[in-house]
Amino acid sequence: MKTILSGVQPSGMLTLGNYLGAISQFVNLQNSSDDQELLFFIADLHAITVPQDATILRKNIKSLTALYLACGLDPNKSTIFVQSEVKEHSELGYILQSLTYIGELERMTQFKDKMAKQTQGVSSALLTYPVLMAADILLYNSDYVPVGVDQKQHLEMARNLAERFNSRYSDTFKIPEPLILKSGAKIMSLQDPTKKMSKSDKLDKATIFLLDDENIIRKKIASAVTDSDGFIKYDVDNKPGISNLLTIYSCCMNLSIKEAEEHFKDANYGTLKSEVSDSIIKVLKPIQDRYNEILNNNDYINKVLDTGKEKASYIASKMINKVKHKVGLGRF
Ligand code: ATP
Ligand code: LTN
Repeated sequence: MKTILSGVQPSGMLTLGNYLGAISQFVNLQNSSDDQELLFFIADLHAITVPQDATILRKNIKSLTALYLACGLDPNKSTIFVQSEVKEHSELGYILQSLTYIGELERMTQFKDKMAKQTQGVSSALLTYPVLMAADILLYNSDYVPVGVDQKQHLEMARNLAERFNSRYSDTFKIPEPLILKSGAKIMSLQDPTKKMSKSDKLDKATIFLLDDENIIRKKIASAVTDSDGFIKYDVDNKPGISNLLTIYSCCMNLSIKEAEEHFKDANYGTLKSEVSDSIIKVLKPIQDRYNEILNNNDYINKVLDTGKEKASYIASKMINKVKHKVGLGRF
């Protein structure tokens, strides 16, 4: 049986990029077979690598759980849990740090980008973030990790650490593989389509949030940066804005990029934008309706997370005991 695991940080309201690149993949994988172990968690320990307000963070943990459920994760099939509630993540993260070189962490693209954005000093947790992520993955002997393309380098780090540990202490961890979609793995900013759409973008209209209402979605798409050519073609280098809109449309409508191009071959940018908005609303509206119902049901959310915590802790504790024994930690 294969194990599939992934996580999302509760670092703000989720974006259409998070949904199309990651969460929709989680749901499709979940529904594709019954013979698999699925684990999806709320990566709260990752969120505190940059400053967070405690009250807002705790609200975001609940909201992300409700969004996972509203997007279609089914607690009868998938184990849903909060990362910090399974203490083995921190424990294995620390042990793996002893195998990690500072130089390789300093070369990580996301570290360099996020460091550049910090105004109040850079925490050492931001540097060691990929080690904790490797621990998240290796703790459960994950075979596959569905993520957006920006996480590919971190996955490579997890594979390297698994191999390093196995060769130093004998075979222990599986070598995980990333699952990255061909289309949708990198939805771009609506205001600068050469940059990734991100939760933490300062420009609100650069990002579609999962809970944006219909009017806001239409306004944001209407003001999306395009070009002055006037023809609709997928060409990321020369037409990044139009290509991003075609990608969003094709993902929301379940079409290939070719089919989306064909659909718009005689259309103008106004029609493209209006149909892209329709396609996003069609996907997000049912999620928003379910989200509002679930968010009011504290008992249900707590039950899902309690069950998830218990199941994840059981698997994680067996692995951490094995690791500590191999490393020589603890009592003789
Ligand atoms: P932040 O902006 O705070 O760094 P983020 O928006 O990148 O956050 P994460 O929690 O880091 O969100 O990402 C959760 C998942 O969503 C990851 O698998 C990530 O690769 C994916 N993802 C994030 N942004 C995009 C995007 N623009 N397109 C496709 N996938 C994305
Ligand atoms: N770093 C990821 C979130 C994350 C994750 C993981 C994803 C934390 N641990 C383990 C997959 C597997 C991000 O998207 N920023």
